[in-house]
Amino acid sequence: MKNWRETYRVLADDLTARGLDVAQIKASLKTQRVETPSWGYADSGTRFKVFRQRGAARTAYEKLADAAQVHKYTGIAPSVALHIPWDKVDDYAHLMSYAQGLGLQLGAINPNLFQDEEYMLGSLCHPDAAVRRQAINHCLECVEIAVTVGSNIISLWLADGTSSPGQDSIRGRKHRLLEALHEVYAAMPAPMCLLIEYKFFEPAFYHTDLGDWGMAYLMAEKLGDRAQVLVDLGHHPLGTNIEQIVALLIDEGRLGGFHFNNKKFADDDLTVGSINPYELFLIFNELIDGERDPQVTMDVAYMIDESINIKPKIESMLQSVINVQEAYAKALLINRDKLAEAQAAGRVVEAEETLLDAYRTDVRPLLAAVREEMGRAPDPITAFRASGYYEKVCAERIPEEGAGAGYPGA
Ligand code: RM4
Ligand code: MN
Ligand code: MN
Repeated sequence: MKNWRETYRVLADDLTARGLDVAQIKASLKTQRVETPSWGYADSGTRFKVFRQRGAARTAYEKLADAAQVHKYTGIAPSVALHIPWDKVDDYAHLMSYAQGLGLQLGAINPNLFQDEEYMLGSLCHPDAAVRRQAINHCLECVEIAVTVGSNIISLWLADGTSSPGQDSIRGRKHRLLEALHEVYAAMPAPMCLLIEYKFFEPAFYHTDLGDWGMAYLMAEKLGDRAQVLVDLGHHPLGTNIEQIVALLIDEGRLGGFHFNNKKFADDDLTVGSINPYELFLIFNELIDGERDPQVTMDVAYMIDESINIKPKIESMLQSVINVQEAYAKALLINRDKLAEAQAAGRVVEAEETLLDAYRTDVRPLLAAVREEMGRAPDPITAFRASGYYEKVCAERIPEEGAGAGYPGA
């Protein structure tokens, strides 16, 4: 990155020669937004062990302070998703003004429907109406929190399912789910949206009540326009073509948001773009295709959902935001006229090469230029390291005793 200015000048000329509008590409990059998750700043682990990270945030306030660092160095991460009750505080209005003081907003509110003792057989789909009531009330509490903190998103991931054939009625559970979601949806004031996240397994291992995008889509269709589907990149069987799901949801006006991460095997929650950056690029190709289509209305929340156990939290979140930014930048370099011509003429190699021309371009100097124009450091990770923030929080934050396993409360 030393001589990035020189490299940028060469790259800008090259992009112009390729028929691309560099000023427009930079303008798009400046408006990109990625929400980071509060839980990504706190200790987490596998179900085997939580290794305490030095300096990891312990409270909702510390998580926000760390998220502010990610925004400070990238300029594109001004909002933070909350998970309730992991981020439970007495005064949410106070938390919101603290966030605002840091230059942040509070983003999606994530209800937790998987950690109460009562949820062994499910939450919104539980056979017992009293447990369903508890789960619905928790969602209603999250709607109230969202109103208080000025958030327009309830991001619902349902852990419900069964782990043995015959354990419960699959259709019965579908009916219970729909009834519960209707009540939650009715309590949400416009323009608040319900994002419905699906996942094909875990913690249930026989069937999951919202197992794939079709099931989430079905619920969204039945609820109304403000119910949309959330695609978590780690929630599909290996080999699934996620970009196709994205394209279909865009086309049906039901793509509500993303949980960015990456997987090698299952729901690994690894750094987005670390295992399969080409897939991420192809997803952004579909997103840009949708954005440019006047027939399509899109309002997508781009959020990170990772559980990074080994890397230091803030650096790793910077890396994630940068990886998303690079994928978007590369997808912006696709010559879409050329692609459309090649597709129409059936020139398959040319079509693919058009994608690869963009994908193979090193966009780091372009992003350095964009950051500088936004008044940020050209290289976020190096600048963060030089700031001394990490050493400061390591000295201040003494980890709590007794490291457990899994997510907080597990
Ligand atoms: C789930 C899902 C949710 C996340 C929890 C912790 O697998 O991805 O979005 O909140 O994990
Ligand atoms: Mn998720
Ligand atoms: Mn997940």
